[in-house]
Amino acid sequence: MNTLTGSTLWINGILATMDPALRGDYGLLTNHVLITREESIQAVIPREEATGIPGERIDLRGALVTPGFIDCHTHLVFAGNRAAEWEQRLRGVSYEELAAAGGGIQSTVNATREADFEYLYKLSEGRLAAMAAEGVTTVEIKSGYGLDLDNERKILRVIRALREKTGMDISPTLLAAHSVPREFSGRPDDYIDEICLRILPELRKEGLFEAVDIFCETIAFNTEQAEKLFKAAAVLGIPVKAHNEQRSNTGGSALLARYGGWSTDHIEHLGGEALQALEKSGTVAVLLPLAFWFLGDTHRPPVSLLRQHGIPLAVATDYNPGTSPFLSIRLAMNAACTCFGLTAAEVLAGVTRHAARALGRGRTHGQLKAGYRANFSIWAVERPVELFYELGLNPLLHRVINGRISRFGQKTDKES
Ligand code: DI6
Ligand code: FE
Repeated sequence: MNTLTGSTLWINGILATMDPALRGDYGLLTNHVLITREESIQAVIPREEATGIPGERIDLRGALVTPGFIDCHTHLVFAGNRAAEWEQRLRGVSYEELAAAGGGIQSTVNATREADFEYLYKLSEGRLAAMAAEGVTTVEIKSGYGLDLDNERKILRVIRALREKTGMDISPTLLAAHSVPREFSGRPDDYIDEICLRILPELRKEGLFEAVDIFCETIAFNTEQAEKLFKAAAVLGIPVKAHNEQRSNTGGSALLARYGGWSTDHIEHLGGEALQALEKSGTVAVLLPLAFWFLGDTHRPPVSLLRQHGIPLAVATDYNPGTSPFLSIRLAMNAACTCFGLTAAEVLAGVTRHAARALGRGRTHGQLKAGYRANFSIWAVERPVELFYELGLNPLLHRVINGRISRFGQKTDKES
């Protein structure tokens, strides 16, 4: 029996495979056919070898195909907004000053605690739809605006419902260590204990998250507190990641590397001393240029050093109400070039292959390659750089998830 029976052949596309084994930028292939079967990519083969292979043929008419974009750092589930705080920041009040006055993350925590499940779900579903419209097929979503057992659970259950109902591939992260909640004001160590002894194990029992995150910063938690959390996660076999060196050089990245972290995120103020440790641990550096931009930051991450050490660079939106109210992965890609000096090929790897690795999905997502998940986006452009060169118009034609052309919220039949 022909093993390719039941396959779909996607013909006449330009394939930006992002396969590092292929030469040239983007692993670009023309005159090749992408073959999928059920939810997987079965093969990528030269056109002439595909003649005679049975299966449905879908003519892409010269469109560009990329792996589905992966936004590997978002805080998508929250209520309220912080537009009024932004007005204050525009008048010169700093992010840290707002936080010290009870605003910042705490104000979003207040609004999110008041919101019920249904309301949070509705808000979040709309946001996810906006991401999907730009070719995103995988999203990491953090909790972190609940800061107590019940509210962190509520947020993570919203994330689980989004995963079940929208068809989006979602990686949920526990970020209970986002900020010290008002009940623990002045007692950050006690709150870390509450997370390690209660919140983490309880919510783990429900299988509500894949990884654990912490905001390691002067206005949040120090490295000793982070280490305590990493140890608690390690005992349960849960991968860790962290918001590190966003506003100051805390040493969080070097610590995280010792615990084999999936990703170290932000790292504008990363010092050279952490680089070897990161290189050794294989931790991905997640760059978040929209938070840098919206905060009016000027201190850039050490991109040249990261390159020299061969540390994989990912790019994400950091979508959140305080420092990055932007649901656009394409804008983040543009800003990674304009603010941080990444090349176009680095940026595309940053939202595909490297972002997959940052979510522990490096062997299954982020490349157009045999054995990988058939998640890809089809675009009305000729060159990959056009995906983030001109914004305001959206060149997305189709998203394919698990081998099927998918409209957000409903999976439809394949169509040409
Ligand atoms: N760093 C960020 O950029 C966001 N969280 C974090 O740890 C900001 C979250 C917020 O201001 O609501
Ligand atoms: Fe963040």
